[in-house]
Amino acid sequence: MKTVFSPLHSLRSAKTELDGGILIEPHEKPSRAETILARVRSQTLGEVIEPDEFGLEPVKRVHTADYVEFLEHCWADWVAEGKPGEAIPAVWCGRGMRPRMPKDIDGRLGYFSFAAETSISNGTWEAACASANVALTAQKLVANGERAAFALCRPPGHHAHADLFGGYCFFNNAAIAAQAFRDQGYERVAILDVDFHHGNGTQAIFYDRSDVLTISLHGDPDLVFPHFLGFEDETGEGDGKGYNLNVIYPPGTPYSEWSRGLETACKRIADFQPSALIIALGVDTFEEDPISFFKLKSTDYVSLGERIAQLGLPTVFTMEGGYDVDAIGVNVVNVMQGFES
Ligand code: SP5
Ligand code: ZN
Repeated sequence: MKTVFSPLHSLRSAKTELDGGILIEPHEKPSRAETILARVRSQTLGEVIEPDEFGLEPVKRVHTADYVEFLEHCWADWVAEGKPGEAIPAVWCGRGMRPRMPKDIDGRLGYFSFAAETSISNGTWEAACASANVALTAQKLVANGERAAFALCRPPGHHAHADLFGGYCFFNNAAIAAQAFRDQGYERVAILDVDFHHGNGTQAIFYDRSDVLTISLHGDPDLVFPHFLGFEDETGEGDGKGYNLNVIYPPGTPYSEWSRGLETACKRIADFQPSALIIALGVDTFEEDPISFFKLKSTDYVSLGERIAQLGLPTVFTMEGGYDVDAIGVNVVNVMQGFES
């Protein structure tokens, strides 16, 4: 299959991630994408193409105009205030306070985020736009008849809500691609999120809709990020009731257990009869991942790809998490090779 990749991803190169009370080098760093790209090439997975430019219209089908505007100007506004470091939110609208957008940049950082580990840095906007274009280009390839395409997105997207950044995510690339399918007349779209973390943004964006089925398999939010969404009793609301599925697992989960949830997910997707499928692909489920607690092995990713292929659907893979850079290329390309086998 073809891979869509933009060198502009490297403009997202934050120096800081707030972790354990100190600022560390971010886990979500440029070498992740470069390592995946190198493996795509060395395994001759298929042609690598650069994205087309889609502008902000398809982004704003998912994200609010005030959020997009905030992201575009955040870095300049921050620098104009004379701040010495990267832009990190430090105040939120806590329970009982008023959810209105403040003028001040510190206030707006809190208003448009749900987590503080993700610093906004110079170039973040440009890279986030390029990442959305990568997803939209892969979507277009599939809409034009390719069986599947790999959107090598960076920064990732699945934690981003309509108007919130966090979890290393700014634009929800998978949601933007799903909405593009809908806007092109695809009646039902399924999004299966296999990243270690709950796809909270994707769930929230489609929570009251029955036209986009959202499923996420992830670590128990009682124990891990994002903590405040992703429990199994969240099944959708209004028209969306029954169109969200969460499967949660405890620490130490191996593929033999994880794949039971995958089976449940695949059956639900088959029942839904979508005309397209998006896989939000994180490989932070890997046994050596530095911030996660599942025990998937590199060969398990081949099995995952094979199972997804059995659904027989036009499929877009969007890259999400995965922080063991030494193994990320092998693990990601294993999914694609399993899919194509
Ligand atoms: C896209 C994606 O995978 N985002 C994940 C965001 C996780 N952010 C919180 C990370 C907390 C890391 N804590 C490290 C503890 C190491 N023992
Ligand atoms: Zn993740």
